[in-house]
Amino acid sequence: MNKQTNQHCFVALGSNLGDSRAYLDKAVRALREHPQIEKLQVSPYYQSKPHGPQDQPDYMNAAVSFDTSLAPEALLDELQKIENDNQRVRAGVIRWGARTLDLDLLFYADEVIQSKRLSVPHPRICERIFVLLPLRDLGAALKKVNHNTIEECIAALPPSAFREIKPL
Ligand code: A4P
Ligand code: MG
Repeated sequence: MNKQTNQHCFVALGSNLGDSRAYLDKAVRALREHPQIEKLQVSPYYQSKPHGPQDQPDYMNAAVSFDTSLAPEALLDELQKIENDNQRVRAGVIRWGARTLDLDLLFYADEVIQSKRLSVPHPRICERIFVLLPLRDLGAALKKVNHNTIEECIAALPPSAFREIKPL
């Protein structure tokens, strides 16, 4: 594929340490201002109960969509740079533990990528309400992850999942 062509991407944003709204706002701004990112759209922000270890604060979550000429790993580099610029501490922290800012690449066009650094589509989309609702807000209801659409993943969630999230 010609990597100069713009590709439509979706990225999840999460934060549960410090001023989460400010961290999400800063991440959105950094992406919007990137010279190789265009047509950025932002979902509403949500408050959600933590998945994984429960002894951590609630999360603020959102998603963005945009077109980019960055190749997948170059985009991951940019996402990790934005995390690092926002006090993200990585070394030695527990998996799925609290963080100032987490940026996950959910979809890179319709590409399926399994490399040392990237799994795309992100492997946990279909079970995470805090990713599914923002994706639907961005018009991705019919996008497929494995064999299910985002809408089908939402329909398959247990009722309890909807009690763990609220729009802000
Ligand atoms: N990596 C592989 N694929 C990707 C991808 N599609 N996007 C690699 C981003 N990175 C990807 O990530 C670890 C490595 O994953 C990277 O070096 C990259 O090469 P990380 O951000 O350093 O670590 P992490 O975020 O702690 O790990 P992981 O497994 O991505 O965690 P998750 O799945 O992001 O879970 N509960 C609520 N309510 N809301 C949340 O946002 N987030 C998590 C974190 C847990 N519970 C949550 C939330
Ligand atoms: Mg991550």
